[in-house]
Amino acid sequence: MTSTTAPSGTTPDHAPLSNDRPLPPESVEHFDRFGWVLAPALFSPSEVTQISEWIDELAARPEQSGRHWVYHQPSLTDPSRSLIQRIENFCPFHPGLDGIARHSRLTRASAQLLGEEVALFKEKINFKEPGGAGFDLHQDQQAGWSRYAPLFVTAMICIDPATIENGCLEVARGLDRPDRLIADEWRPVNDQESSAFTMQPVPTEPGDALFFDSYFPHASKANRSPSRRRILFMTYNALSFGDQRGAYHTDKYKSFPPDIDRAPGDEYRFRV
Ligand SMILES: O=C(O)CCC(=O)C(=O)O
Ligand SMILES: [Fe+2]
Repeated sequence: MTSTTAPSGTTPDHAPLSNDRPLPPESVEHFDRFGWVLAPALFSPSEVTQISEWIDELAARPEQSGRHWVYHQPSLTDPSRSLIQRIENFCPFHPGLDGIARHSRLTRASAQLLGEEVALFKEKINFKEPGGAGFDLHQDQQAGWSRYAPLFVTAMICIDPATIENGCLEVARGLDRPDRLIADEWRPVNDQESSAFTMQPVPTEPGDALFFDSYFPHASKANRSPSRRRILFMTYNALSFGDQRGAYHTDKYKSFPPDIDRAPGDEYRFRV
């Protein structure tokens, strides 16, 4: 398979509920009530194989200024090793992944959840290689997103089995859908702010999707297992708030550029 084949989003071996409405009504109700919903096997095994190949091909490309954004991190188990932590801003440079992000059942499912057509806000692959760090408890909206839109939906697509051992996503339980920040912007949610709910790991299989809104508290642990845990995160806003992708990436480039564009000695801190 080649990266020039744009997926239709409706390959024959997959039977979504319908092309326009991939999520059943009870999933939309679950999302409305709790702020998240799991969509098991939204992508077929052959689609996941294709996406996995595309991700590996992207990760093997040379890092160049002006192309997709690659961020590294030292391994927690062997700090002399540098791992790819994540790749962002790849849609303009990869037609296959762009098709998944912008012309697939993800956009249609997100439109169901937001109640109108959506625009892609940002796209990211978190690699979480063995030795990759976890993510402190946060709401995505805390990362300054309110300047672009009041609400987003993120579609998480599991590419490798995500397990308790390799740091699968953890979701807040015992909480109705929050519609506001429960903590200040730019810092993790603390114990006091999270005392009303508990965190529960949600192991997922390749092809599973999990949709959550930008006020939904989530976290994940470090990967201290031998298996990698690649997950795609595609984030959308309602089209009535406009196409904010360009503005977001212009701003983010100034405060948190990809590693290739960092001046030696400059310090950049990942906050949430
Ligand atoms: O990859 C994960 O486990 C969670 C990532 C996340 O929440 C984020 O990047 O905002
Ligand atoms: Fe997040």
